[in-house]
Amino acid sequence: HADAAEDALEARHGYMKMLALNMGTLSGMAKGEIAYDEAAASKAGSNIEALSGYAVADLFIEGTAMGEVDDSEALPAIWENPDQFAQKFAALSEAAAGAGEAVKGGQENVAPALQKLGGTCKDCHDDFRKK
Ligand code: ASC
Repeated sequence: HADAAEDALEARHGYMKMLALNMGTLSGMAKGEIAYDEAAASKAGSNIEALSGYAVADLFIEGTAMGEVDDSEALPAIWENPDQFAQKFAALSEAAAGAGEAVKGGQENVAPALQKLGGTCKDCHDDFRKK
């Protein structure tokens, strides 16, 4: 399909899914539900670090807010406050810097790194995602 809005919507859902998958790996290890594995933890952290560098604002194109398309949870506030939205993503990028290293060295290092990352996820979702 060659619909720009649909493509952007799918891409950002995939993007969020990739963030969530890697957060899920770290979360599972932090809780002890997944055995700590340094290489796997580091990969998850590095993935989040890499993803956080993506110019994601480009995917939030006009006409793709909740209510404008079927399966969007993106609040109109994103388009009303683009600078604030960009700042929230910048906060993720800052929090993710070094995440691939921070989770090395033992299971006890995962939770603090995860909390740092997750705080920025929540902070953005609170303002900009469907409640
Ligand atoms: C995740 C995920 C989120 C955030 C959020 C952090 O793993 O899918 O949306 O972390 O729950 O508070």
